[in-house]
Amino acid sequence: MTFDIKGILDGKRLAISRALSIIENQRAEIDALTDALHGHLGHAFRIGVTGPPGAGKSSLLDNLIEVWRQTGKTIGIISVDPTSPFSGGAILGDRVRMMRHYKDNGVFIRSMATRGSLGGLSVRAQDAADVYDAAGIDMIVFETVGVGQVELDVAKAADTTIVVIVPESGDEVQAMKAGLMEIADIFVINKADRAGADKAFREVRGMVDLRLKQADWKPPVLKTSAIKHEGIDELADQIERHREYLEQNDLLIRKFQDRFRMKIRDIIADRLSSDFWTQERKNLLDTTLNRPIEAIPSPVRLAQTLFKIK
Ligand SMILES: Nc1nc2c(ncn2[C@@H]2O[C@H](COP(=O)(O)OP(=O)(O)O)[C@@H](O)[C@H]2O)c(=O)[nH]1
Ligand SMILES: [Mg+2]
Repeated sequence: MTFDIKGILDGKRLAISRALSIIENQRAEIDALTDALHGHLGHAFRIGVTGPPGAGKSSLLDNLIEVWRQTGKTIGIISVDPTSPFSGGAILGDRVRMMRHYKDNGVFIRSMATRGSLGGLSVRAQDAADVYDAAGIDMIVFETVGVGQVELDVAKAADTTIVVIVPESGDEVQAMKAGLMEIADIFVINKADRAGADKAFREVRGMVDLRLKQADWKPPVLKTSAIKHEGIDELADQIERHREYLEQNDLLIRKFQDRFRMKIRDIIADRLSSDFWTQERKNLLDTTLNRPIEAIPSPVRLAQTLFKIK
């Protein structure tokens, strides 16, 4: 399987899907593909949607897709779910939630599981987004679960990050405060049709007020109900408002630089690591570990010895 750069640039569904598979399966063509995509990027707006499992992220997206489609925008979704590498449970949920859009030619939905290593997943997600971007898609959305390192990385690389919580997650919010505060451009309290939404709203607003000092963008706090289709237009408006803010303050270029930096670091780390682990070094590590435990040097010492091997 190889990629069809012309097909991608023309927005052909099959070509896009093939390219995404190359990235997801970490096939050897990735380097050539990402190289070919570079130079065709910068059109799309990138949005990160994160929050605990079951908060209603996919349901909200389903609603947002509808609003965006009405204005003729094309949409590419990337669901990143490190929590379910095997079952695909959440991913199945995403499919069900956004099912009605699967047949729409202007909507692309793709799930990415982790396949073993977490490292590189955020870069893979960015590469997938680059495929969408080069294909001329307008709005790219990363859906991620929680606020682990991968989510933070994905979110940091998005232009606008939306943190979705539910009325019940009051304690969670307290616990995740630092991480959430760092990444959220917009807070959404979904399932506002349930009790406790106003209390959660006040708590989050209180947190936002506390941090106000440094930044000149104050994250709005919104209440939505995805199942009742309430608050969706306002969410779409706030996303647009944040985009304008980024544009007016030359911040989009910073986001591009963040993504670029992340990728370069990933490529360099990859290359250094694979250059380092020669057969000779692997063998030395193995034979050392096979010694009686008291004869094994400390990791630091062994690493020093490994470095000395030419
Ligand atoms: N009551 C209520 N339930 C919702 C709302 N939004 C989503 N749900 C339900 O919450 C569950 C999880 O939704 P989903 O979109 O898959 O959450 P995700 O894991 O964050 O993507 C589903 O059963 C949805 O029907 C809402 O606004 N109100
Ligand atoms: Mg989901």
